[in-house]
Amino acid sequence: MLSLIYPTSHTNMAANTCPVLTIPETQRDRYDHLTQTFIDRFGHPPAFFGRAPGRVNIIGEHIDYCGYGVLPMAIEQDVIIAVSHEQTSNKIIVTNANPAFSDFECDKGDIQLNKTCPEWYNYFLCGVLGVFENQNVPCKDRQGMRCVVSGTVPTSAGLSSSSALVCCSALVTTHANKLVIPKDALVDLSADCENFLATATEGGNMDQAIAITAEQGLAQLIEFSPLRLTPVKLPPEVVFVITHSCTEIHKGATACFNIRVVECKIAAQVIAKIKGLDWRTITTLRDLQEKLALNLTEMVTLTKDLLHPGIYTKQEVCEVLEIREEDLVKTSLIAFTENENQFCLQDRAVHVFSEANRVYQFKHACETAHHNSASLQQMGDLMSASHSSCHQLFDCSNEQLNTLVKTCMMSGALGSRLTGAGWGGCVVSMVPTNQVETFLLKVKDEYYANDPIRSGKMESSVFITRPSGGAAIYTSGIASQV
Ligand code: NG1
Repeated sequence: MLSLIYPTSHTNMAANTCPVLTIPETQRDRYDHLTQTFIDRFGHPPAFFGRAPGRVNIIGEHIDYCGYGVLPMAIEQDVIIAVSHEQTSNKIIVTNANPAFSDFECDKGDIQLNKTCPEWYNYFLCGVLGVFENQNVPCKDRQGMRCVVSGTVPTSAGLSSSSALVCCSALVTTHANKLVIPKDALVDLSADCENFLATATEGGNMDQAIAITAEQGLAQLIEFSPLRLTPVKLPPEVVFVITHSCTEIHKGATACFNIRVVECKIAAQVIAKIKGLDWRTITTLRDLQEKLALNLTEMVTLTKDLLHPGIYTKQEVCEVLEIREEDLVKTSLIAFTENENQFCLQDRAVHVFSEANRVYQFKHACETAHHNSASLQQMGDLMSASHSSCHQLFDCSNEQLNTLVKTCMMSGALGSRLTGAGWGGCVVSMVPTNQVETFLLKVKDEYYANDPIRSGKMESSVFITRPSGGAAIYTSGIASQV
C-alpha cells in the first residue's frame, strides 16, 4: 500500500543555498552575448549572472495546490539575468535582451507591483520586492541594481516561464544584497510573491521548487509542507520530448484555474462535513486524507461514495455545509471565483487522489526501469492515464492537446500527456531513445506540416529536453560598478 509520506533520501537539500558557479564552456557564447548587450546598454560589464530554469512536469498535474507531491524536471530553457549593483544608487533598472519588451526603472524604495498590469517586468519586480520584504531590508540598505534579462522558456506554454523569471530575480537580489536565504525559504517567498501578482492562478509551489532545487541530470519528486525533495534518475532508454500544441490561454486573465482550486477545496470540505470533521479547518484534499487516515486508493472509493457526479450548485454546497451563501466567500472561495455558481466536485477530487497515486507509482517504476521494458511501459501507461484524467475528470485539456497526444502515441511514444496547467500549451512524451528521430519526423509531419499556422512554428515547437540544474549564480570575474 502506498504511504502518504514517501521516504526521501535528500530531506536536508532544501536547507542549502543556491550555488555560485563558473559559467560552463558550452554556455560561454550566450553569456558573452548577454555581457555585450549589458555593456551596450549601461556602458560597463555586469558583476554577475543569475540563472533559473523552466520546467516540464512529467507527472502530477493540478495536485501541488492540493498538498500532493509532483514529479517535474528542470529544462535547459531558462532565464538569465546579468546584474551590476551599488548601494549608493537609488534605482532598480531592468531591460530585456529581447527589444520587443519595454525597459523599466523605479526607485529602490518605491517598488510597486501592479496586479492588473500584465507587463513582463512585474514578474521581475515581484522577486526583488519579495526578497526585500521577506528579509526586512530597509530602503537605505538596498542595493541599486542594473539588470538585463534574457529568457528562452516559451511563454504561456505550461513550462513555467514566469516562475523562472520570479525565482531568478529573487536570487540575483539575494546575491547582490549579500543575503543568505536557504533554498526552501527562497521557494516559499518566490511562490508567495508570484501568487500575489497572479491572483487568477493560486497555484502550488511546484514551479518555484523545481526551478530552485533541481539537480543536473535528475528529475525530482517534490513533496510539500514541509518541502521534501527526492532526486529521480530517469532511465537512459527513454528521452522526454516537448511539443507545443500551438494553442494557449492566458491563465492570468481567466477564472478557469482558480475555479479548479476552489472545486478541490470545496470537495474536501463537503466530504469532511459528511464525515463529521471540523470542515472549516480543512483547506486541501491532503488535509482531508490525513484527518481520515486512509490511503489514496481508499480516498478515491470514499469520494465516489460520498460525492455525486456532475454539478453541485452553490445552493446545494451551502445546504450540505449548513452555511449561508454569503458565508461561502469566506470559507471556501478565492479571487475570481466569488460569483461562481457551479462546482464539479467528484470528478475533480477523483482526479487529484488518483493522480497523486500515479506520481508514486511512476517514481517506483522509474527505479526499476533500467533494462526493464515492463517498467518502462508502466511509466508510459501512467503518463497516458494522467492525460485521460486531466481531460475527462479535471477538464483542463483541449481538442488540440488531445489530438497532439494521440499523434505522439501513434508516432512511437510510450506515454504522452499535457503538461502544466493545460487548456493549451505543451505535451510531454516519453520516447524510446533509439526511436526518437523517427518520432520527431512523424509528429512534425502529422501535427505541424500540413497546417499553415503550425508549420510556421514547427522548429521552435518540438524539442527534446534533458534534466537541467536548478537556480545558480554565475560569476563573470569582472568587478561590479554601477
Ligand atoms: P503553469 O503550467 O506554469 O501555469 C500551474 C501552477 C503550478 C501547478 C500547475 C498544474 C503557478 C505559478 N503554477 O503551472 O503550481 O498547479 O499549474 O499542475 O500557479
